[in-house]
Amino acid sequence: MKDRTDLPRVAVFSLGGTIASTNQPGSAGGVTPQLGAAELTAAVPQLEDIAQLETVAFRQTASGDLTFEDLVALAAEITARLSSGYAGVVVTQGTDSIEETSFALDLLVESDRPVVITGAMRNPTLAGPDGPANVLAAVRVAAAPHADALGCVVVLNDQIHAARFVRKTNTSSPSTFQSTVVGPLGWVTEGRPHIAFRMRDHAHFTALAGIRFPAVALLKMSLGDDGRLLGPVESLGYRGLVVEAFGGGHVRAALAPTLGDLAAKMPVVLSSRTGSGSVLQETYGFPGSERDLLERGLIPAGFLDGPKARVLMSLILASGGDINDVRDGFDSMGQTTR
Ligand code: DAS
Repeated sequence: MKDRTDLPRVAVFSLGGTIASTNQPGSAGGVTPQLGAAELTAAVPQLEDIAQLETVAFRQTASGDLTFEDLVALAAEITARLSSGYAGVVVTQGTDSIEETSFALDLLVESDRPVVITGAMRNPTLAGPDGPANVLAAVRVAAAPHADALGCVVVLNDQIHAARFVRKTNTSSPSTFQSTVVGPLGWVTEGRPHIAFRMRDHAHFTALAGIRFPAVALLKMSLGDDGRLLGPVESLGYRGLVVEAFGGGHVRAALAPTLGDLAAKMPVVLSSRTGSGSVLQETYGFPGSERDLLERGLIPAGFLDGPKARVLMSLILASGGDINDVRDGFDSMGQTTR
């Protein structure tokens, strides 16, 4: 019999979501999160040969209800494991907010060993649930000796995605997660994780325990919108704003002065609603163009989309940063791909 104490240690934290969602037999209502990490891993007997597992039922919720405070608490638990010899950590959660939670954990946890987030698109009551295969692939990545210097990655559908790029692109497909700019960092075939390339590291935010996060608004530009939601942003108590602008980083000309006024009072970050590519900085010169907005004090988001830009700004502000720190933070994040 195999001596399991030789296997790498991996902690699995469950947070709820589709992967954990089921219903009582015969019940007419929809599925709800009910299973914890112990049940999710017990359903995958192959895990026994890969790692010594610790299972932690950390939250039981739909992922849109997770908060930055939840993630700071989770990051502390993860950091404690990774600094005491665990090979890696797996987090199971709802897929709806993985693009944000993965990026937040990437910024909150500083370790050479991986934090691997997974979930499922088909819940356990459906034919062909993808949860067990995703948990298996995630633990394989977390336990792999060569899965170092990856930061936080998202593993679903046998693909390994970098937190800073991954997006949920489809409401129901198991291949919903895509890294639109660069493609996945790697993949899992016949149980072996393959890492094709690594990201440059970035700054981390490791001292946020007990901090109440400031409110940061995210507004998407759309055709003909008169921008009336911009006016009350400050009086509603927001400490920062992310704008998801048209195309390369454009808004209606009429909105540019309001955004400039706001940028004099709080950090306003300019991202693109297109879902892929870096926001422009020096191409167009019309009123409301990216050049106009940057001259008015907006901060370019680089390759970060609106939700990820909001995560970065929230962490900088929660750390006590000001508008200059937000500018520096986005600038140095951009340098991770230069
Ligand atoms: N959309 C569901 C999921 O994929 C619900 C959630 O995100 O919690 O898990």
